Amino acid sequence: MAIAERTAGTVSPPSVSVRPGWAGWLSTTDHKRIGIMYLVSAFVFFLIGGIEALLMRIQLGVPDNTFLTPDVYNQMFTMHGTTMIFLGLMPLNVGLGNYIVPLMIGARDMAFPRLNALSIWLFIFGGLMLYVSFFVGGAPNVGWFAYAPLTQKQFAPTAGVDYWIIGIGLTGVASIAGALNFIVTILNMRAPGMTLNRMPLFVWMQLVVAFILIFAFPVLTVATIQLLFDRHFGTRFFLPNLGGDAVLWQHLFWFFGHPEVYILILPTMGIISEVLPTFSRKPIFGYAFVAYSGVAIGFLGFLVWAHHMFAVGLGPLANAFFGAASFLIAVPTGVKIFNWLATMWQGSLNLTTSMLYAIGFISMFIIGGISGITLASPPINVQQTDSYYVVAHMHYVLFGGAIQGIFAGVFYWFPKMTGRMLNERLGKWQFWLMLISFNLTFFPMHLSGNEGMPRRIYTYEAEMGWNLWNLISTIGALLLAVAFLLFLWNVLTSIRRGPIAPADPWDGATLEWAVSSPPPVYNFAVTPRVRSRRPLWDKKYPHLHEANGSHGAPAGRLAGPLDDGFEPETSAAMEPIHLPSPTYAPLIVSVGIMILGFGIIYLGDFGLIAASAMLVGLLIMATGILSWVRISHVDSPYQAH
Ligand code: HEM
Ligand SMILES: [Cu+2]
Repeated sequence: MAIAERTAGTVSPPSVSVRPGWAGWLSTTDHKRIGIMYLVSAFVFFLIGGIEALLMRIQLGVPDNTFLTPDVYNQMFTMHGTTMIFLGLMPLNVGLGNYIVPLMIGARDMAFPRLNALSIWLFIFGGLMLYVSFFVGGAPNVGWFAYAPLTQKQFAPTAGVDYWIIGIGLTGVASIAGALNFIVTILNMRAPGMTLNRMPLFVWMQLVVAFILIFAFPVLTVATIQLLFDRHFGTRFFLPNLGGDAVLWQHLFWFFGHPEVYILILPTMGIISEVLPTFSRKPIFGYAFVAYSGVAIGFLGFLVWAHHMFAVGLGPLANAFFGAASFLIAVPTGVKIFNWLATMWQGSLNLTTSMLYAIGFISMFIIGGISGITLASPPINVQQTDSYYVVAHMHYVLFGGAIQGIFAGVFYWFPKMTGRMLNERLGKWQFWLMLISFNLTFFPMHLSGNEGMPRRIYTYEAEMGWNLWNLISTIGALLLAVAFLLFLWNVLTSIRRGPIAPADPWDGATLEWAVSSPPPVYNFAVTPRVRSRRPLWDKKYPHLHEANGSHGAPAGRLAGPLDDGFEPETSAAMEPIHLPSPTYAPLIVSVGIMILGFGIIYLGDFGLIAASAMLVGLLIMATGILSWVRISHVDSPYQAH
């Protein structure tokens, strides 16, 4: 097991913790490495999803185009939506959370480092399985929402839908395990003095998202398993002609699907709640309101799913309820927006790339929020549903909001993660190019949508009057691709030649800036002691601490000793640092589960062969679990000392 022996003021590196080269990555249990693996793999998937989007935009650029066949177009929009949501945005958020949350709360790792490794492998294999479908007869082509009964065997005969079910299933298990890990980590492993009321807002939002995830995702998992049974084993859950119910699928899907959009956006709201105060050189305005409005959004998010179903005909009462509940969500969202604006108000703004992206987030998210409000009104919605207006809406929130929020976070934390600074000039070019081309791409969709252009059509006739808007959108999309290439170039060059990053390049307030860039494996030599919401500002500017008071603490506890625990002062009470050993067990378990998944897909059609594959998968999984149990036993801190 890995132990770092420490003498006063110095820490010797843990003896066995990091294996060199690839082995180090394949066997890692370090939350920082796992975070980077999430970020890199999610970005690769994101680029693939972007290429799919470009192909669609090229097809739609001019009327009556034949660049893509209708079937390939259907595969493209299904894989694009699925990829962006499950393999792009979600894991980008998880990656940032994985890297930053333990550092922000003063912990040495996540609560369950091996479970964390299992999550990343299941995610990667789930994503790969989805993409295998392209090579075995065609990708899923039924939309990322996979409406019944289109998904039944007679309408979707290829294995595409089955790959979708298993691929999403694997990433789902990864997400649920990850969410439990975040919850336990955040609730149990905060540094002494960091009450919930002093927790950074990014950590708050990650906590809320983890709870949303464990309530929302299992619903999708169960629904997709029902679908798998419908397709292969003779059940009829979603088959209306055989006594099933196609609308049931919509309820189950959107009961997951709407909370899912908050799973995508809330972490990025957390990011900009860190970025805005740092670059406004002011504490966040209304900390408690920003935190608790996030909780409120999380709750309300479970009460609005049928706003995706206004056109189904659920009746006036249901429509009125779901419409009103959707309007209600605008309240906590508006609270956040006003608090962000008030944070910048009279601040001394430092317009770094990260800050520009945070401001870009607020402005574009407002536009997406407003189109959301119009869509939440049932009479308006029946006009606009399934039109390009919806495509405009969702991209203003998902791209204008979430993706810009991710960029705010990446430009903010890249120096921490890599030890190198990104090129700010290139970053600003990227920001402006992206903002302009994003609006070129998606703003015209409001107009074409209101002029009646339906979503999910692979082409349209020249007389429809949508030509100009579509051409502009396609040009915008091509320019967007250039902005992403700029980013890629920036990362690839900066990682090798960028200026060396200091520990605290932005004059930050939270604990991750207290350690070197990149941080040592064990994060903190001495667990810091926290006395306010801004531990690092307290340390750097003690007079401000006095002036501001120690936020979130009862007045009586203010006058504690000024020992903030950043420097190791004596060697007396120091114990060796305990870190989890590297292990291949989570990787082996995931390989087993993936093979099991392949078996399940073909069980209906190739009984015996598929069953043997499942058996092999189970055996590999069992081997992995055995070595997992063994290493957990050896690695237990109670065994060692
Ligand atoms: C590179 C920029 C992007 C472009 C040009 C683009 C373009 C498109 C197009 C043309 C469609 C298909 C519309 C249809 O025929 O129904 C679409 C759908 C969609 N996009 Fe994007 N998109 C981009 C980025 C994103 C991002 C970042 C996300 C989310 C994180 C996203 C999420 C979705 C979703 C969920 C759908 C619906 C898919 C479906 O209806 O099955 N897109 N996008
Ligand atoms: Cu919704």
